[in-house]
Amino acid sequence: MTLLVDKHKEIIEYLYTAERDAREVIKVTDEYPELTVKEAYELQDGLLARKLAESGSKTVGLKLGLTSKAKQVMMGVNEAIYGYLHQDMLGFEWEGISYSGLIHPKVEPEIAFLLDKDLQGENITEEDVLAATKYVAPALEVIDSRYKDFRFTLVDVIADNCSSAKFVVGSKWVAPGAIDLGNIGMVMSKNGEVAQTGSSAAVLGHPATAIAWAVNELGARGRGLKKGDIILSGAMSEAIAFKPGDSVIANFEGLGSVSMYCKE
Ligand code: 0L1
Ligand code: MG
Repeated sequence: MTLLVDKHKEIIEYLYTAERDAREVIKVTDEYPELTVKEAYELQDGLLARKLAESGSKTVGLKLGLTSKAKQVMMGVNEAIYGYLHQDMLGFEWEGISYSGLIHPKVEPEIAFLLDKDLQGENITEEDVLAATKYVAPALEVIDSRYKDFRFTLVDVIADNCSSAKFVVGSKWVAPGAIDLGNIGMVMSKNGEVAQTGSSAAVLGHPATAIAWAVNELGARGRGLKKGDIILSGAMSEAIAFKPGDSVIANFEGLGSVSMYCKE
């Protein structure tokens, strides 16, 4: 038991310092191939607690990852993953995202859900998610795996809080019933050139279905989402890399646009 606690502490410190120092590291499972998915979520919790204790920040919601069939097939898995968003990950369109402090960031387009009701249970449906949602909004998530070359197993990426780094939410917020959320087209451009196109259907068929999955997973662990939480429902296309000086804008059918620029 003590050995297990020591091992977890060591891994948490390894991932915490990698992110703090913006330094890529070899994946955890190279050293500890026996780690399970359950332990990976425990490591994620430990890492989050370590970060929040240090920064004084707090959690503001959840993000989903590996929500597209294409990404699941690429990783040889058949389920999505989730991680926590905290306040100091929130970036603003007008402020720019600092490259320093990041390792090899990429950005991906997502639909953000803003809850006005608590959501907890083990049989939550897409309809429950929509009923608890006050607004949806266009969002960009910056992912920045702490692992060398973005190479990891399912266990590694969960422990690393699903590669989370930053996110930006656009200013147009729409009631979820006002649009067909399961079929929103998206075009993401970098420096004025189209870089990716995608659809909300790529997010487990419907972003609210993806969120229902995550809430049920949380429910099985005695947890849930709270009124006021923001949820990033999963990427609508592949992520693209960016560097200082780059600007990215994603236009979502019926939802407007969200942009970010990258500063030094
Ligand atoms: O938000 C995401 O979909 C990222 C999940 C982790 C996989 C990756 O880093 O590409
Ligand atoms: Mg994402």
